[in-house]
Amino acid sequence: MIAQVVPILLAFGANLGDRGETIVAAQTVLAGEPGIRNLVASPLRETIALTTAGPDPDAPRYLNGVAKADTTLTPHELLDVVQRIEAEHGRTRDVRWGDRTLDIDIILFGGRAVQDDRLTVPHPRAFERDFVLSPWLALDPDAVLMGHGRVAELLARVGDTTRPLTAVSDDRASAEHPGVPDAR
Ligand code: A4P
Ligand code: MG
Repeated sequence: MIAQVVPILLAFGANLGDRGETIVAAQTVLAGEPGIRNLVASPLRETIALTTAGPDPDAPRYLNGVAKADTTLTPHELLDVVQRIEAEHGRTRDVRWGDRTLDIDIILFGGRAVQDDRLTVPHPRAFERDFVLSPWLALDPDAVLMGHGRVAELLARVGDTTRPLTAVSDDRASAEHPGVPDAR
């Protein structure tokens, strides 16, 4: 049987360590993973930390980006891969929405809806997060979030507080390499 190829959208976030380097390294590993191809990353944007108490301008800022790809993995196989890559980059899970070296979320898995103990897809909070919508719009101006509509309209509704990554920030490496081109 030929495995079905499904388009996916992943979101990346980091607010500890060398944020840009970590995200680009994770995207490079993903692009070379069996069952994942055609990975194209958005530019990274600098964003204010959203905590369970709301936006916290005093917390370390995040870098956020998204990447699209095609996969022959199942949703849970893909979750295993992204969690392995998070762990390889020193991700620990202490505080919900706490500071982290790397977070990778599955935003979309083709047109599929998944809902169980481990996985909710489409990602239930993506529609209200400028740190997901803004890089996604930069990658794909016609993007649509299943169940919520056009990303351009969603971003206009929530407002965009994210900033482009500039060469003067502490993430010079990622400013010079704002995305991972298709690895194949
Ligand atoms: N899980 C369920 N659905 C998914 C999915 N679609 N993709 C489960 C990935 N994982 C999914 O996630 C907890 C559990 O969610 C996982 O074990 C997986 O089985 P986690 O990464 O361990 O913990 P978390 O990220 O703290 O929890 P949560 O609720 O997923 O957080 P969010 O919604 O991802 O938010 N502020 C800025 N500026 N930028 C950010 O990127 N990120 C967060 C995390 C908070 N504030 C932020 C940012
Ligand atoms: Mg997460």
